[in-house]
Amino acid sequence: MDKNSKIVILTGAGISAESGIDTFRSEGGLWEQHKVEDVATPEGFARDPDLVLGFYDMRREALAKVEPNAAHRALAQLIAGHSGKVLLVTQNVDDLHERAGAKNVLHMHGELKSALCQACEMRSAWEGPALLSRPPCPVCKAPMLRPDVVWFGEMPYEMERIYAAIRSADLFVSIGTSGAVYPAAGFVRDAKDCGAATLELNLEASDGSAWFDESRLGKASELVPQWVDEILRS
Ligand code: BJW
Repeated sequence: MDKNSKIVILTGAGISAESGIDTFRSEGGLWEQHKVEDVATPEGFARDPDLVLGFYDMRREALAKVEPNAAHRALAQLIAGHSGKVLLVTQNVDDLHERAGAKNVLHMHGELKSALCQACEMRSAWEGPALLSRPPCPVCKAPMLRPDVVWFGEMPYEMERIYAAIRSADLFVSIGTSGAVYPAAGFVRDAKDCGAATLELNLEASDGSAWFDESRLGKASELVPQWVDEILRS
């Protein structure tokens, strides 16, 4: 890699784990505490909207109590300091990349601090009150807001921009994701097909480890600053 390399970075729940946010599939993770089909599908929401609204209100409240960690800060440094293009795509619905100073982050699975109106389909920045209390949409006033997150069976956001960046990338880096959820889990193969080098930084081997040119195993708070240092010195 040189100072003009084009880099696409994909992050997952593992990068926020050391900030105190639960991952999904680890022991004791969110999918052990809640049934995924109840809280992360449109069908679950139609069956029991209060359960789903309460689940996301709880996670938005928890987010207010945590801080970005060294991995989020290192990526923000990379974006500010690298001369080539860097696209940061996150599957995370938290705002820890932004709070660490990263600009133009693509949240492909939506954001906890955004609400989506089921009546007018507008997305609005959302700090509260709880969606469970059925507040009115800031745009059309209908009390029909849902969390602006992407559930199973729904189309993730910004796919065209992500695939365009992957097609021209020199390096694709995946950080803190199990590689269990598509389309994100397929990005490594797309990047390889388009000629990019591929690197994984994760606590343990992911479902897609075999697809990466290199896998470094360990904590994001250690691996990410080391890797960013290597790139910024190259
Ligand atoms: C650390 C660490 C530390 C811990 N340091 N590391 C059959 C085959 C293929 C696909 C499908 C299929 N059947 C159905 C599908 C599609 C489906 C899918 O993928 N299902 C799978 C279960 C198979 N996907 C969809 O429905 C998606 N939409 C879609 O496909 O639309 C059609 C389409 C077609 C063509 C192109 C494009 C689209 C939508 C998926 C929506 C996922 N939504 C969720 C919830 C979002 C809101 C919320 O946050 O509640 O997104 S589910 C959940 O999983 C969340 C996450 O973003 C996502 C990924 O999880 P992540 O981030 O990887 O977390 P974990 O917990 O799994 O892993 C954490 C990792 O970190 C672990 O490896 C740890 O070891 C590591 N770690 N501590 C470093 N300190």
